[in-house]
Amino acid sequence: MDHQANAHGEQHDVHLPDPSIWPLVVGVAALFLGGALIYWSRVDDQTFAGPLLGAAIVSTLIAVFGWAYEDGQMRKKAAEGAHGQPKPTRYTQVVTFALAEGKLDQARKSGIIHDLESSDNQLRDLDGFQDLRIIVSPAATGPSQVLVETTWSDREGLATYEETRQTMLDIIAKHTDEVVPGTVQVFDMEVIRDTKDVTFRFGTGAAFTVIAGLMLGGFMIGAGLNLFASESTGTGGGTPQPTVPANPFRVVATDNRFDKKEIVAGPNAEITITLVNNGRAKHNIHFTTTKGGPTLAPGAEGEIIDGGGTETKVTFTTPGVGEYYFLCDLHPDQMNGIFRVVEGGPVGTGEAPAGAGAGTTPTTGG
Ligand SMILES: [Cu+2]
Repeated sequence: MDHQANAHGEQHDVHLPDPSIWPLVVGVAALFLGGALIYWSRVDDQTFAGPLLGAAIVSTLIAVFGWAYEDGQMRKKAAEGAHGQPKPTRYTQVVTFALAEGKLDQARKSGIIHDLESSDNQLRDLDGFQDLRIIVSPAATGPSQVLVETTWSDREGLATYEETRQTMLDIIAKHTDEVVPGTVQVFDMEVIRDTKDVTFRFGTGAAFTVIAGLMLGGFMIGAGLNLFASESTGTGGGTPQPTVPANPFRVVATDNRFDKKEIVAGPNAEITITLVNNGRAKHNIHFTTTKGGPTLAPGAEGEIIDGGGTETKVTFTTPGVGEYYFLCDLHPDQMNGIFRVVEGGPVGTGEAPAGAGAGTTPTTGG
């Protein structure tokens, strides 16, 4: 729908996209989302995976909607332009001069162009200063044309600058050996139309604050999801019981993680742990005295089972109170946890929530 500016002088119907940070934000958010997804799928410890993923999704949505919103604003602005909406006026001072033949390199390194560039820092602290542009058209032979443009948000800024500061003209006057005599021209101009969006509706700082805030919100939502997930996993229905999990002995394996980082049981009692393999890879559950230590008790080494919802039962007698270890023999680095034997801990099969499927005979595994 973009029309090129035509020769009629009226350019109100032109919809030129302004420079925008949103494509960049979308890109970064997509990268972040990809990273979070990889983290979520790969990393054993899921504590931060949910929050990270939540934040990534929220930031991606923000980026996409932000871009769409800004584009909408641009269209609206283009439409308003057609109705002659007054725009803030800006002022530009243009100084042109010709550099003597062969002086361009010198002017750039230490001469007039170098000095003009350095003046940028002094200009920045002046009220109303917006930008400085130096444009050179280098010529192989003959003089090179130079154009210096300073832009101001109001006439006062330009006037103050001309009265109080070393102006471009002063700088040029110091380099008479480089400037071709009689070529200096100065124009104080008013900007009629500019695609540069000076009255930026929404400061970049404010935008980033909002984005950061919303990402934090996403992080919190993700944390909540994690909490919910850990509460509801393995219950097989029924109401969540935050303090006592409905089935402490049911462990669900996926690729490659266990849903529990810790299994708690009472001492000196026969227990049956059910391992459900909901992954695609083969897994098992094996209780040992310590990381790398021997099997905790006879029968405490579960068989390796295929994925796809298969189950196996591991029955053994718990030792005395203490802290032990469990792992998957195929993925010991990713799938492991603490087996904690505490006084008064749960015992039995833990086969199903109370009332459902009670009395299932445990079968000895391994
Ligand atoms: Cu495994």
